[in-house]
Amino acid sequence: MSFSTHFTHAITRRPAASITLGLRAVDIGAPDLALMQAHHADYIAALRETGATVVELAALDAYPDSVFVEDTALCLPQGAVVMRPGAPSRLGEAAEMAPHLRALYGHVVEITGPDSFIEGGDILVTEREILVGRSARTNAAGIAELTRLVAPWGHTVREVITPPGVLHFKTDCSLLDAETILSTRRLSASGCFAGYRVIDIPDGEEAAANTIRFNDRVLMPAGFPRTRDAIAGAGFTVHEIGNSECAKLDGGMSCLSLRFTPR
Ligand code: CIR
Repeated sequence: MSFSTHFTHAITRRPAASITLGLRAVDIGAPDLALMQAHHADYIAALRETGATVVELAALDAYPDSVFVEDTALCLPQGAVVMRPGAPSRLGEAAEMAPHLRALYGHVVEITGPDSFIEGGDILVTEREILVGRSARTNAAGIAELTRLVAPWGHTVREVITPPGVLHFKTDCSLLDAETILSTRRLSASGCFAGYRVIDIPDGEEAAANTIRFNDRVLMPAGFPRTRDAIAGAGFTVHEIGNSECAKLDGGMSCLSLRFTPR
């Protein structure tokens, strides 16, 4: 079974009432908490339907963006790495996540800094390597520290570039199976996916690039029919989830969970 697409566990965190203060590149209005909670419940149900155990952590009002748990850690088969978010308002979220990982994993290590910054949204784990996009949130020191931490576990890290103006590397791409990556053309044009099969996001649907392959299905945001048809046409089982409220904060499917098989 592929460790990059099949998981027994996920961790999520309930959206906080402070979500209205969440970071966003462009202000297109405050997210509606009740609607976000409904979408979040649909998301968790979709993960559970695959047979996975989903840990639901309590909302953290002190951290408006804390629903986006992916940015706090990298979970690998051998252990977990606690990140060091580059957004100052999110730095404390990593320490909030660490004890929950320690409860499930034998090995938990941390990016310590002080000059290293790295967020999980910039990290794409495939069966053969770990791609990390340098971005406004993830710097070279953070990537170097991650590289040292995961080397003893047998993982190699390849530094790539998150397109300018794009929040995270995975804002623009997703792993669909061990060999297949869904990507925007602006990202794949850099050549960073040479050697993989790439499914292009249809022009105009770039906001659908952040999906997750989770066990037997691909979770994707609702409202992108051409992307849905492209993924389904390639043989994947697609499950659409409303994402209108997270999208106002530049969040999507991958941001909402940590996905792993603890050891
Ligand atoms: C942020 O700017 O940090 C949040 N509003 C969105 C984080 C999305 N996370 C992700 O793509 N992994």
